[in-house]
Amino acid sequence: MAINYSERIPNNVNLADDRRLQRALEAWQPGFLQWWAEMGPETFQGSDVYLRTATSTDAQGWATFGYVKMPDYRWGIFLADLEPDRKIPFGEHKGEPVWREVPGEHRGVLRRLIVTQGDTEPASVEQQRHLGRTCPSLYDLRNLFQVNVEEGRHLWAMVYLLHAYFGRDGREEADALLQRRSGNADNPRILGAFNEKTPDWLSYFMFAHFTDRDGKYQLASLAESGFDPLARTCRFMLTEEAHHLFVGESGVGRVISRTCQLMKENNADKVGEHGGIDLALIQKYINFHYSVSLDLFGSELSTNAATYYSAGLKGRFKETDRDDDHQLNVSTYRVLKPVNGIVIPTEQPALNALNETLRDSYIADCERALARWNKIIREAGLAFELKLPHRGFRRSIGEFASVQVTPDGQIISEEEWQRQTSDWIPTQADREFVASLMKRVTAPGDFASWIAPPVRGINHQALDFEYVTALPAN
Ligand code: BYC
Repeated sequence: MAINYSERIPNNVNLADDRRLQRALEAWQPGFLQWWAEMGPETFQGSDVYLRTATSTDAQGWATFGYVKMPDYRWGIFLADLEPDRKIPFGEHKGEPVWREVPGEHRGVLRRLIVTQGDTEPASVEQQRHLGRTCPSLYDLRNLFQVNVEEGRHLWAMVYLLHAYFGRDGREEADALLQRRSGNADNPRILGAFNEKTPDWLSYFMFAHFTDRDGKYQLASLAESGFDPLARTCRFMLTEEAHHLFVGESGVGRVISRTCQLMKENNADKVGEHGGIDLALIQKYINFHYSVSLDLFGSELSTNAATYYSAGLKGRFKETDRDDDHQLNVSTYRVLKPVNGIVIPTEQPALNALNETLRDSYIADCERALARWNKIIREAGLAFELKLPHRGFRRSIGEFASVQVTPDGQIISEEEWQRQTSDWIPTQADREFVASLMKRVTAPGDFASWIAPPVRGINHQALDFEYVTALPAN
């Protein structure tokens, strides 16, 4: 169904027919705009940004590009089309018609899943709000803002579900989503990675690559949900998510590309004095962001995850394409555990190992992207290979939280860890060096010293297109 932009809240859910819901969301809207003004991108609220806006929720619905001031972006409620005969694809209710209302016995857990998902969206906008000041180009600035407005819309997506299906406690949760703040000691965001800083653009590209990719896998699992409104909203969110992942992967790829170019031009491994970021330092950033993102999948063995699955609320990645019983009451799954100083494979009930199952899908995806980055280095004729650290490296959640694991998977003592950690993750000096490169570049077609231009522009525009105009003075 096409999106109706003539209403105060654009939507494709016939909001005008449900006056109570419409009023509730219209009452939430000023708080959202206030939050955006306070916590959205710093100093650029008056700029004109070349943004895409969805016109419908099908694959062709992305045709509209034009200049928009971010506070005027038409945030709204867009669900993928209804499949009239859809059945619950997994769990104890497998094969029954999907729920169009909240199943009463699962109300609490469902609300919690929606709140956890919703909380990450404004958190990422908060983490990235200062990045405009040091953008490496207008192209990158525009992409950052596109991601930011869409994260704002993803918040709307979850708030719609809370308002439409969870009554008063849903409204309270929707308000709380605007009150928590990334990194705030008293009222932090729910999940660890969303309280970390995103201090520079290398961190941002890593975040968009590794942390947004968790979003892809979590949303894909929720897109299988037997609670159909959640499945439909996540399906549409996934189409937006693809661009965020592109920004991350291509951003890191362009940094690698530029480093390789500088290495060859100067016949040197170290390119810092030439305005680039060493491959060894890029590796440390990978180690940091990958390990923080692995934690987002929760504990390897989780009764919460088993409950979500059995209840039909959260499935596996590509659940419907899998060839098994979709109930997992008898099958087992391989889970790595640290036992007596070594990492060993164990067989666990598959139902309890669903977080690990999803993490495995994610890791395989990260490996594929890593191979594409390594191809850039290889094609430059250089002998260096980036690696993903072991899944137990630097974990705070789950089986590996109580041990220290090297990037290649050896369990080591706390002292050994303290001695070597500066070789593995960015030190204060590394971060200061990267920060020193972050100079704002806004001349159309120009790019900062540490990043290569992209292969092509957005929506077939040239690289020197003015992707953002009416820039603030500094
Ligand atoms: N940090 O049973 P366990 C995105 C808590 S990203 C802090 O293993 P469960 C995006 C857990 O809550 C996708 N706490 O956990 C990306 C539990 O607490 P209680 C976001 C954590 O429930 C970029 C306890 O530890 N979406 O969209 O199986 C930009 C025991 O844990 C963490 C979702 O996450 C952590 N990392 O799994 C913008 C989907 N991990 O019960 C957006 C919805 C666990 O002891 N969420 N805990 O108080 C879920 O499916 C699940 O909540 C989780 C955790 C997978 C996150």
